[in-house]
Amino acid sequence: MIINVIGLGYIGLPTALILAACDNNVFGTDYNKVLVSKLNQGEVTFDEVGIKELFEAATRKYIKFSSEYIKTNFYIIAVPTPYDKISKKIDPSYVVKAVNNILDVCEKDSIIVIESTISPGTINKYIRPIINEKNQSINGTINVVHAPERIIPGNMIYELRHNSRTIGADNAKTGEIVKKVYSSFCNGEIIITDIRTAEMTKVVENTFRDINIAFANELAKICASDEMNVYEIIRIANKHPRVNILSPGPGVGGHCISVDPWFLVGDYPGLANIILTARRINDSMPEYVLERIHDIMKEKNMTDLSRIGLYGLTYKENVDDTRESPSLQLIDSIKKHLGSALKSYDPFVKSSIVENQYHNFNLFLDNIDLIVIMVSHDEIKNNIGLLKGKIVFDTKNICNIDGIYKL
Ligand code: SAJ
Repeated sequence: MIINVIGLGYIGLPTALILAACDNNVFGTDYNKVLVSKLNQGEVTFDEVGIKELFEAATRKYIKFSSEYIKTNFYIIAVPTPYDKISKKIDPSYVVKAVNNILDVCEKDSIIVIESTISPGTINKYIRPIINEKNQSINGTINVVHAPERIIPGNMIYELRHNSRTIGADNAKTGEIVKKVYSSFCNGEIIITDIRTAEMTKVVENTFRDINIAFANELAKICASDEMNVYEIIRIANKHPRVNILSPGPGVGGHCISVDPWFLVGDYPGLANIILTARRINDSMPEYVLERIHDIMKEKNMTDLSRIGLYGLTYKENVDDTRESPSLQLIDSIKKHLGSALKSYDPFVKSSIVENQYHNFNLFLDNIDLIVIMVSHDEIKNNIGLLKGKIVFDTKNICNIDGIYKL
Protein backbone atom coordinates (compact mmCIF):
# COMPACT_ATOMS: atom_id res chain seq x y z
CA MET A 1 0.00 0.00 0.00
CA ILE A 2 1.22 3.51 -0.81
CA ILE A 3 -0.02 6.39 1.36
CA ASN A 4 -0.64 9.56 -0.63
CA VAL A 5 -0.25 12.61 1.65
CA ILE A 6 -1.86 15.71 0.14
CA GLY A 7 -0.47 19.10 1.23
CA LEU A 8 3.20 19.24 2.25
CA GLY A 9 3.09 22.18 4.64
CA TYR A 10 3.58 22.46 8.39
CA ILE A 11 1.50 19.34 9.10
CA GLY A 12 1.60 17.31 5.88
CA LEU A 13 5.37 17.30 5.47
CA PRO A 14 6.32 16.04 8.95
CA THR A 15 3.48 13.51 8.78
CA ALA A 16 4.64 12.22 5.38
CA LEU A 17 8.24 12.04 6.61
CA ILE A 18 7.47 10.18 9.83
CA LEU A 19 5.23 7.70 7.99
CA ALA A 20 8.06 6.97 5.54
CA ALA A 21 10.68 6.81 8.29
CA CYS A 22 8.47 4.20 10.00
CA ASP A 23 8.42 1.91 6.95
CA ASN A 24 5.28 3.04 5.14
CA ASN A 25 5.54 3.74 1.40
CA VAL A 26 4.70 7.42 0.99
CA PHE A 27 3.87 9.65 -1.95
CA GLY A 28 3.69 13.35 -1.03
CA THR A 29 1.60 15.65 -3.22
CA ASP A 30 1.53 19.44 -3.24
CA TYR A 31 0.19 21.78 -5.91
CA ASN A 32 3.11 24.15 -5.25
CA LYS A 33 5.69 23.04 -7.83
CA VAL A 34 8.48 25.17 -6.36
CA LEU A 35 8.03 23.45 -2.99
CA VAL A 36 7.97 20.02 -4.62
CA SER A 37 11.14 20.72 -6.53
CA LYS A 38 12.89 21.93 -3.37
CA LEU A 39 11.89 18.73 -1.56
CA ASN A 40 13.11 16.66 -4.49
CA GLN A 41 16.47 18.41 -4.20
CA GLY A 42 16.64 17.43 -0.54
CA GLU A 43 15.80 20.87 0.83
CA VAL A 44 13.54 20.95 3.90
CA THR A 45 11.09 23.81 3.38
CA PHE A 46 10.68 25.11 6.94
CA ASP A 47 12.59 25.20 10.20
CA GLU A 48 11.57 22.74 12.90
CA VAL A 49 13.50 20.88 15.57
CA GLY A 50 14.56 17.45 14.24
CA ILE A 51 12.96 17.81 10.80
CA LYS A 52 16.23 17.60 8.86
CA GLU A 53 17.11 14.30 10.53
CA LEU A 54 13.60 13.01 9.92
CA PHE A 55 13.86 14.04 6.26
CA GLU A 56 17.08 12.05 5.91
CA ALA A 57 15.59 9.03 7.65
CA ALA A 58 12.54 9.19 5.35
CA THR A 59 14.53 9.53 2.14
CA ARG A 60 16.54 6.45 3.06
CA LYS A 61 13.21 4.58 2.93
CA TYR A 62 10.38 5.08 0.35
CA ILE A 63 9.12 8.61 -0.22
CA LYS A 64 8.44 10.58 -3.39
CA PHE A 65 7.26 14.18 -3.91
CA SER A 66 5.17 15.41 -6.81
CA SER A 67 2.29 17.66 -7.81
CA GLU A 68 0.31 14.66 -9.04
CA TYR A 69 -2.18 12.57 -7.09
CA ILE A 70 -1.60 8.83 -7.37
CA LYS A 71 -3.91 5.88 -7.68
CA THR A 72 -3.88 4.11 -4.33
CA ASN A 73 -6.33 3.30 -1.52
CA PHE A 74 -5.08 5.41 1.41
CA TYR A 75 -4.94 9.20 1.41
CA ILE A 76 -4.18 11.77 4.09
CA ILE A 77 -5.22 15.37 3.47
CA ALA A 78 -3.37 18.16 5.31
CA VAL A 79 -4.28 21.30 3.36
CA PRO A 80 -5.20 24.68 4.89
CA THR A 81 -8.70 25.49 6.11
CA PRO A 82 -8.90 29.28 6.33
CA TYR A 83 -11.96 31.08 7.64
CA ASP A 84 -13.98 33.72 5.91
CA LYS A 85 -13.03 36.98 7.67
CA ILE A 86 -16.60 38.32 7.38
CA SER A 87 -18.90 35.35 8.04
CA LYS A 88 -16.31 33.72 10.38
CA LYS A 89 -17.26 30.38 8.83
CA ILE A 90 -14.76 27.82 7.61
CA ASP A 91 -13.63 27.95 3.99
CA PRO A 92 -13.49 24.25 3.06
CA SER A 93 -12.52 24.85 -0.57
CA TYR A 94 -8.97 23.42 -0.35
CA VAL A 95 -10.19 20.27 1.37
CA VAL A 96 -13.06 19.83 -1.10
CA LYS A 97 -10.69 20.30 -4.03
CA ALA A 98 -8.27 17.72 -2.61
CA VAL A 99 -11.11 15.22 -2.11
CA ASN A 100 -12.34 15.79 -5.67
CA ASN A 101 -8.84 15.25 -7.06
CA ILE A 102 -8.52 12.04 -5.02
CA LEU A 103 -11.90 10.78 -6.24
CA ASP A 104 -10.67 11.21 -9.82
CA VAL A 105 -7.87 8.67 -9.33
CA CYS A 106 -8.46 6.51 -6.23
CA GLU A 107 -9.26 2.80 -5.87
CA LYS A 108 -12.86 1.74 -5.22
CA ASP A 109 -12.19 0.82 -1.57
CA SER A 110 -10.10 3.83 -0.55
CA ILE A 111 -9.86 5.57 2.80
CA ILE A 112 -9.53 9.35 2.75
CA VAL A 113 -8.25 10.73 6.05
CA ILE A 114 -8.71 14.45 6.63
CA GLU A 115 -6.18 15.89 9.10
CA SER A 116 -6.92 19.55 8.37
CA THR A 117 -8.91 21.23 11.13
CA ILE A 118 -12.57 21.52 10.14
CA SER A 119 -15.61 22.81 11.96
CA PRO A 120 -18.22 20.34 13.23
CA GLY A 121 -20.46 19.25 10.39
CA THR A 122 -18.01 20.08 7.58
CA ILE A 123 -17.68 16.48 6.47
CA ASN A 124 -21.43 15.89 6.42
CA LYS A 125 -22.05 19.12 4.57
CA TYR A 126 -19.27 19.32 2.02
CA ILE A 127 -17.42 15.99 1.79
CA ARG A 128 -19.90 13.18 2.31
CA PRO A 129 -22.17 14.17 -0.60
CA ILE A 130 -19.34 14.02 -3.15
CA ILE A 131 -18.04 10.72 -1.78
CA ASN A 132 -21.53 9.19 -1.75
CA GLU A 133 -22.06 10.25 -5.33
CA LYS A 134 -18.77 8.66 -6.37
CA ASN A 135 -19.53 5.43 -4.46
CA GLN A 136 -22.86 5.16 -6.22
CA SER A 137 -21.39 5.71 -9.66
CA ILE A 138 -18.57 3.15 -9.26
CA ASN A 139 -20.28 0.83 -6.77
CA GLY A 140 -17.45 1.65 -4.39
CA THR A 141 -16.81 1.69 -0.64
CA ILE A 142 -14.71 4.81 -0.30
CA ASN A 143 -14.66 5.97 3.35
CA VAL A 144 -13.86 9.35 4.81
CA VAL A 145 -12.15 9.67 8.19
CA HIS A 146 -11.24 12.69 10.33
CA ALA A 147 -7.95 12.42 12.24
CA PRO A 148 -7.20 15.99 13.33
CA GLU A 149 -3.56 16.83 13.96
CA ARG A 150 -2.45 18.05 17.38
CA ILE A 151 1.25 18.80 17.03
CA ILE A 152 2.71 22.06 18.26
CA PRO A 153 5.20 24.00 16.12
CA GLY A 154 8.55 23.91 17.89
CA ASN A 155 8.01 20.38 19.20
CA MET A 156 6.31 18.73 16.25
CA ILE A 157 8.39 15.62 15.78
CA TYR A 158 8.28 14.66 19.45
CA GLU A 159 4.53 15.28 19.58
CA LEU A 160 3.89 13.30 16.39
CA ARG A 161 5.39 10.30 18.15
CA HIS A 162 3.89 10.81 21.61
CA ASN A 163 0.58 12.71 21.50
CA SER A 164 -2.70 10.92 21.82
CA ARG A 165 -4.74 10.97 18.58
CA THR A 166 -8.41 11.07 17.72
CA ILE A 167 -9.78 9.11 14.78
CA GLY A 168 -13.33 9.88 13.71
CA ALA A 169 -14.76 7.18 11.44
CA ASP A 170 -18.19 5.97 10.30
CA ASN A 171 -17.49 2.35 11.19
CA ALA A 172 -15.14 0.40 13.47
CA LYS A 173 -13.45 -1.46 10.60
CA THR A 174 -12.28 1.75 8.90
CA GLY A 175 -11.29 3.24 12.26
CA GLU A 176 -9.11 0.20 13.00
CA ILE A 177 -7.37 0.31 9.59
CA VAL A 178 -6.48 3.98 10.13
CA LYS A 179 -5.43 3.31 13.72
CA LYS A 180 -3.00 0.65 12.48
CA VAL A 181 -1.36 3.10 10.07
CA TYR A 182 -1.05 5.80 12.73
CA SER A 183 0.31 3.35 15.30
CA SER A 184 3.27 2.77 12.99
CA PHE A 185 4.72 6.07 14.29
CA CYS A 186 2.50 7.17 17.20
CA ASN A 187 3.01 5.71 20.70
CA GLY A 188 0.23 7.79 22.22
CA GLU A 189 -3.28 6.53 22.89
CA ILE A 190 -5.34 6.39 19.68
CA ILE A 191 -9.05 6.89 20.30
CA ILE A 192 -11.64 5.90 17.73
CA THR A 193 -14.88 7.88 17.72
CA ASP A 194 -17.40 9.22 15.23
CA ILE A 195 -16.62 11.96 12.73
CA ARG A 196 -18.61 14.84 14.25
CA THR A 197 -17.12 14.20 17.69
CA ALA A 198 -13.62 14.26 16.19
CA GLU A 199 -14.37 17.50 14.34
CA MET A 200 -15.76 19.19 17.44
CA THR A 201 -13.05 17.91 19.79
CA LYS A 202 -10.29 19.45 17.73
CA VAL A 203 -11.91 22.88 17.61
CA VAL A 204 -12.74 22.64 21.33
CA GLU A 205 -9.08 21.97 22.23
CA ASN A 206 -7.84 25.12 20.55
CA THR A 207 -10.78 27.15 21.83
CA PHE A 208 -10.03 26.08 25.40
CA ARG A 209 -6.50 27.42 25.06
CA ASP A 210 -7.72 30.65 23.44
CA ILE A 211 -10.13 31.30 26.31
CA ASN A 212 -7.48 30.56 28.93
CA ILE A 213 -5.03 32.97 27.25
CA ALA A 214 -7.79 35.60 26.98
CA PHE A 215 -8.36 35.28 30.73
CA ALA A 216 -4.64 35.85 31.33
CA ASN A 217 -4.68 38.85 28.98
CA GLU A 218 -7.72 40.33 30.71
CA LEU A 219 -6.00 39.88 34.07
CA ALA A 220 -2.93 41.66 32.64
CA LYS A 221 -5.09 44.65 31.70
CA ILE A 222 -6.83 44.71 35.10
CA CYS A 223 -3.55 44.44 36.99
CA ALA A 224 -1.82 47.10 34.87
CA SER A 225 -4.70 49.51 35.51
CA ASP A 226 -4.21 49.20 39.26
CA GLU A 227 -0.48 48.61 39.66
CA MET A 228 -0.57 44.90 40.45
CA ASN A 229 1.95 42.39 39.12
CA VAL A 230 -0.04 39.96 36.95
CA TYR A 231 2.83 37.49 36.62
CA GLU A 232 3.25 37.16 40.37
CA ILE A 233 -0.51 36.76 40.77
CA ILE A 234 -0.73 34.03 38.11
CA ARG A 235 2.36 32.30 39.51
CA ILE A 236 0.83 32.11 42.97
CA ALA A 237 -2.70 31.27 41.78
CA ASN A 238 -1.27 28.38 39.75
CA LYS A 239 0.02 26.80 42.96
CA HIS A 240 -3.60 25.88 43.64
CA PRO A 241 -3.92 22.26 42.51
CA ARG A 242 -6.88 22.96 40.25
CA VAL A 243 -5.81 26.28 38.72
CA ASN A 244 -3.69 26.55 35.57
CA ILE A 245 -3.77 30.03 34.06
CA LEU A 246 -1.71 30.52 30.88
CA SER A 247 0.48 33.56 30.21
CA PRO A 248 -0.54 36.99 29.02
CA GLY A 249 1.18 38.16 25.86
CA PRO A 250 1.04 40.63 22.96
CA GLY A 251 -1.70 38.63 21.22
CA VAL A 252 -2.50 35.18 19.91
CA GLY A 253 -1.12 34.32 16.51
CA GLY A 254 -0.58 31.25 14.39
CA HIS A 255 -2.96 29.49 12.13
CA CYS A 256 -4.76 27.46 14.81
CA ILE A 257 -5.73 29.05 18.10
CA SER A 258 -6.50 32.42 16.56
CA VAL A 259 -8.61 30.84 13.81
CA ASP A 260 -10.45 27.72 15.05
CA PRO A 261 -12.65 29.41 17.71
CA TRP A 262 -14.11 31.58 14.94
CA PHE A 263 -15.60 28.43 13.38
CA LEU A 264 -17.79 28.02 16.47
CA VAL A 265 -18.68 31.71 16.51
CA GLY A 266 -19.57 31.57 12.81
CA ASP A 267 -21.65 28.39 13.12
CA TYR A 268 -23.31 29.05 16.49
CA PRO A 269 -23.91 32.80 16.72
CA GLY A 270 -25.72 33.67 19.93
CA LEU A 271 -24.48 30.48 21.61
CA ALA A 272 -20.72 30.95 21.35
CA ASN A 273 -20.48 33.90 23.75
CA ILE A 274 -17.42 33.34 25.95
CA ILE A 275 -15.66 32.12 22.84
CA LEU A 276 -16.41 35.34 20.97
CA THR A 277 -15.39 37.54 23.89
CA ALA A 278 -12.12 35.63 24.29
CA ARG A 279 -11.34 36.07 20.60
CA ARG A 280 -11.99 39.81 20.89
CA ILE A 281 -9.78 40.14 23.96
CA ASN A 282 -6.90 38.30 22.32
CA ASP A 283 -7.31 40.24 19.09
CA SER A 284 -7.20 43.50 21.06
CA MET A 285 -3.74 42.81 22.48
CA PRO A 286 -1.57 44.30 19.68
CA GLU A 287 -3.56 47.57 20.02
CA TYR A 288 -3.13 47.38 23.79
CA VAL A 289 0.64 47.00 23.35
CA LEU A 290 0.52 50.09 21.13
CA GLU A 291 -1.28 52.08 23.85
CA ARG A 292 1.36 50.98 26.33
CA ILE A 293 4.13 52.08 23.93
CA HIS A 294 2.47 55.52 23.82
CA ASP A 295 2.43 55.70 27.63
CA ILE A 296 6.07 54.67 27.87
CA MET A 297 7.07 57.26 25.24
CA LYS A 298 5.23 59.95 27.19
CA GLU A 299 6.88 58.94 30.45
CA LYS A 300 10.31 58.93 28.85
CA ASN A 301 9.74 62.13 26.83
CA MET A 302 10.31 60.19 23.62
CA THR A 303 8.84 61.56 20.41
CA ASP A 304 10.78 59.81 17.69
CA LEU A 305 8.99 56.62 16.54
CA SER A 306 12.01 55.66 14.49
CA ARG A 307 13.91 54.97 17.73
CA ILE A 308 11.50 52.14 18.65
CA GLY A 309 12.22 48.56 17.62
CA LEU A 310 10.05 45.45 17.79
CA TYR A 311 11.94 42.28 18.64
CA GLY A 312 10.28 39.30 16.95
CA LEU A 313 8.01 38.99 13.93
CA THR A 314 6.93 35.36 14.21
CA TYR A 315 3.76 34.32 16.01
CA LYS A 316 5.72 32.61 18.79
CA GLU A 317 9.18 31.68 19.98
CA ASN A 318 11.77 29.70 18.03
CA VAL A 319 9.68 29.10 14.91
CA ASP A 320 9.83 30.86 11.53
CA ASP A 321 6.05 31.06 11.06
CA THR A 322 4.61 34.60 10.86
CA ARG A 323 0.94 33.73 10.21
CA GLU A 324 -1.47 35.98 12.16
CA SER A 325 1.53 37.28 14.10
CA PRO A 326 0.77 39.96 16.74
CA SER A 327 3.91 41.88 15.68
CA LEU A 328 2.70 42.17 12.10
CA GLN A 329 -0.72 43.30 13.37
CA LEU A 330 0.98 45.92 15.51
CA ILE A 331 3.12 47.15 12.62
CA ASP A 332 0.00 47.38 10.42
CA SER A 333 -1.88 49.28 13.06
CA ILE A 334 0.94 51.81 13.57
CA LYS A 335 1.15 52.31 9.83
CA LYS A 336 -2.58 52.95 9.71
CA HIS A 337 -2.59 55.40 12.66
CA LEU A 338 0.75 57.13 12.20
CA GLY A 339 1.85 56.37 8.66
CA SER A 340 5.24 55.02 9.62
CA ALA A 341 6.66 51.56 10.17
CA LEU A 342 8.58 50.73 13.34
CA LYS A 343 11.97 49.11 13.15
CA SER A 344 11.91 45.37 13.64
CA TYR A 345 14.14 42.33 13.75
CA ASP A 346 13.67 38.58 13.95
CA PRO A 347 16.47 36.01 13.75
CA PHE A 348 14.09 33.44 12.20
CA VAL A 349 12.72 35.69 9.44
CA LYS A 350 15.46 35.76 6.84
CA SER A 351 13.62 37.57 4.05
CA SER A 352 12.40 41.17 4.32
CA ILE A 353 8.66 41.08 4.92
CA VAL A 354 8.11 44.56 6.43
CA GLU A 355 9.63 48.02 6.03
CA ASN A 356 12.57 48.91 8.28
CA GLN A 357 13.33 45.27 9.09
CA TYR A 358 16.85 44.50 10.29
CA HIS A 359 18.72 41.23 9.81
CA ASN A 360 21.45 41.84 12.34
CA PHE A 361 20.66 41.95 16.05
CA ASN A 362 23.49 44.32 17.05
CA LEU A 363 22.79 46.75 14.23
CA PHE A 364 19.10 46.73 15.19
CA LEU A 365 19.97 47.50 18.82
CA ASP A 366 22.39 50.28 17.78
CA ASN A 367 19.56 52.08 16.01
CA ILE A 368 16.87 52.09 18.72
CA ASP A 369 16.32 53.46 22.22
CA LEU A 370 13.15 51.51 23.10
CA ILE A 371 12.97 47.76 22.44
CA VAL A 372 9.59 46.04 22.58
CA ILE A 373 10.04 42.31 23.12
CA MET A 374 7.19 40.67 21.22
CA VAL A 375 8.56 37.13 20.92
CA SER A 376 10.68 35.20 23.42
CA HIS A 377 13.15 33.57 21.02
CA ASP A 378 16.09 31.85 22.76
CA GLU A 379 18.41 34.39 21.09
CA ILE A 380 17.13 37.28 23.19
CA LYS A 381 16.68 35.19 26.34
CA ASN A 382 20.37 34.30 26.12
CA ASN A 383 21.46 37.88 25.42
CA ILE A 384 19.58 40.01 27.92
CA GLY A 385 22.89 41.73 28.78
CA LEU A 386 22.86 43.40 25.34
CA LEU A 387 19.75 45.38 26.33
CA LYS A 388 21.71 47.43 28.88
CA GLY A 389 21.05 51.15 28.48
CA LYS A 390 17.85 50.62 26.46
CA ILE A 391 14.30 51.27 27.52
CA VAL A 392 12.78 47.77 27.54
CA PHE A 393 9.11 46.88 27.17
CA ASP A 394 8.94 43.12 27.73
CA THR A 395 5.51 41.77 26.70
CA LYS A 396 6.69 38.17 27.24
CA ASN A 397 8.01 38.42 30.79
CA ILE A 398 11.44 37.00 29.94
CA CYS A 399 13.72 39.42 31.74
CA ASN A 400 13.99 41.26 35.02
CA ILE A 401 16.14 44.32 34.71
CA ASP A 402 15.82 47.66 36.47
CA GLY A 403 13.23 50.04 35.07
CA ILE A 404 11.73 47.43 32.74
CA TYR A 405 8.15 47.79 31.51
CA LYS A 406 5.85 44.77 31.36
CA LEU A 407 2.30 44.17 30.13
N1 SAJ B 1 0.23 32.23 23.75
C1 SAJ B 1 0.03 33.15 24.77
N2 SAJ B 1 0.06 32.73 26.06
C2 SAJ B 1 0.29 31.43 26.38
C3 SAJ B 1 0.48 30.47 25.36
C4 SAJ B 1 0.45 30.91 24.04
O1 SAJ B 1 -0.17 34.34 24.53
O2 SAJ B 1 0.32 31.12 27.58
C5 SAJ B 1 0.21 32.65 22.34
C6 SAJ B 1 1.49 32.31 21.58
O3 SAJ B 1 2.48 33.28 21.77
C7 SAJ B 1 0.98 32.25 20.15
C8 SAJ B 1 -0.44 31.70 20.31
O4 SAJ B 1 -0.78 31.91 21.66
O5 SAJ B 1 0.90 33.54 19.57
C9 SAJ B 1 -0.61 30.23 19.97
O6 SAJ B 1 0.52 29.49 20.36
P1 SAJ B 1 0.50 28.06 21.04
O7 SAJ B 1 1.91 27.68 21.26
O8 SAJ B 1 -0.37 28.06 22.21
O9 SAJ B 1 -0.23 27.11 20.00
P2 SAJ B 1 -0.08 26.84 18.41
O10 SAJ B 1 -1.06 27.70 17.69
O11 SAJ B 1 1.34 26.88 17.96
O12 SAJ B 1 -0.56 25.30 18.32
C10 SAJ B 1 -1.87 24.95 18.77
C11 SAJ B 1 -1.77 23.75 19.71
N3 SAJ B 1 -3.05 23.54 20.39
C12 SAJ B 1 -3.15 23.48 21.73
O13 SAJ B 1 -2.21 23.61 22.48
C13 SAJ B 1 -4.52 23.22 22.28
C14 SAJ B 1 -1.35 22.51 18.91
O14 SAJ B 1 -1.38 21.38 19.73
C15 SAJ B 1 -2.30 22.31 17.71
O15 SAJ B 1 -1.86 21.22 16.91
C16 SAJ B 1 -2.25 23.54 16.87
O16 SAJ B 1 -2.69 24.65 17.66
C17 SAJ B 1 -3.18 23.33 15.66
O17 SAJ B 1 -2.67 23.11 14.56
O18 SAJ B 1 -4.40 23.33 15.82
